[in-house]
Amino acid sequence: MTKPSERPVKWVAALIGGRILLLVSLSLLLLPHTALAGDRLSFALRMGEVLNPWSVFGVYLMPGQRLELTVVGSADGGRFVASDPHGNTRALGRTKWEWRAPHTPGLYPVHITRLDTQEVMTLNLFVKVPRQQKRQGVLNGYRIGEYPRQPYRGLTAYRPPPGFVEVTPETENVRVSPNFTLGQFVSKQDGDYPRYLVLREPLLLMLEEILREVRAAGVQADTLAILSGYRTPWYNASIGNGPNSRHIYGGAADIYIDQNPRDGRMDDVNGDGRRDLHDAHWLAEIAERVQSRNTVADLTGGIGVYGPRPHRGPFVHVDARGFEARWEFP
Ligand SMILES: [Ca+2]
Ligand SMILES: [Ca+2]
Repeated sequence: MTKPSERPVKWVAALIGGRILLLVSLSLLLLPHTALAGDRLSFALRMGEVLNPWSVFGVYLMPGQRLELTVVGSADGGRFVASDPHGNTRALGRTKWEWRAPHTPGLYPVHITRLDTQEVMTLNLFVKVPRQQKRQGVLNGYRIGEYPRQPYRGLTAYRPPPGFVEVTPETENVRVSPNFTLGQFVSKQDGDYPRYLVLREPLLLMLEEILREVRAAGVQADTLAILSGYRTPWYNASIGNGPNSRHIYGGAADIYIDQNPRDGRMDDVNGDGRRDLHDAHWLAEIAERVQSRNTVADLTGGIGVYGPRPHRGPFVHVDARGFEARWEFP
């Protein structure tokens, strides 16, 4: 599996040059141990309906879209500074900024530093390629297919996405949260770069919370293995799935723990000597606790438990669809 912790150095260096890399490295060395250990900062940033407490976080916007960034959870008067090598950020107050998405799609990192603790939050802001550039289901040679015309139950979360994040060999290793990279969510279909995907921020908040609880339960996983993250509607239909899957909206992930042994299948996480449905249940119970807390965003959604098959191990589907859904295929 990917090792996110080794990757950010490459793209930071490529994007903003060695000097800033040195500064970031130095400031990371000065971070309090608690921040390093959990990647969770002493403050959080409100961005629309999402509250991000993590040291790295991906956000996905359309060209020209504006986003307000507001520090919360720092009542002790910490001072903050935003650094933006591309100059798209303007201060609205001591702890509030506005970021305006450029018209050219791509990745535009912004760093928010808390001065007294030297904690740094890196926002990986992705400007998406508008959906209108898709022709007959194909965007820049990559097969996406068509979204349902009528949103499921008329819900906003089931409207076709307005744009797609471009994934290249350079950006697939970019972190979208401390323990996940963009490339982990690419649709498992054939096709050359550039590839395209959609990701919804609450999904990443949920996955980080689940991973935190997995570790708290004594299982030392680097990340959650993702059997299926984003699926293009074309790929989703080709594997026989229903047209309203949360996977086509970038809001779902089929997850398992694959640390010991790292063999592409769920580990024996409940320690009973077998790798079966009960290990999926162990992970699903953690997902239940995380969804019921809802502290960082509305994480209410689906949890599906899947037993092993000859070609794959057991896994758990999680999504933040906005209403509760539970199922099991033993
Ligand atoms: Ca394994
Ligand atoms: Ca087991």
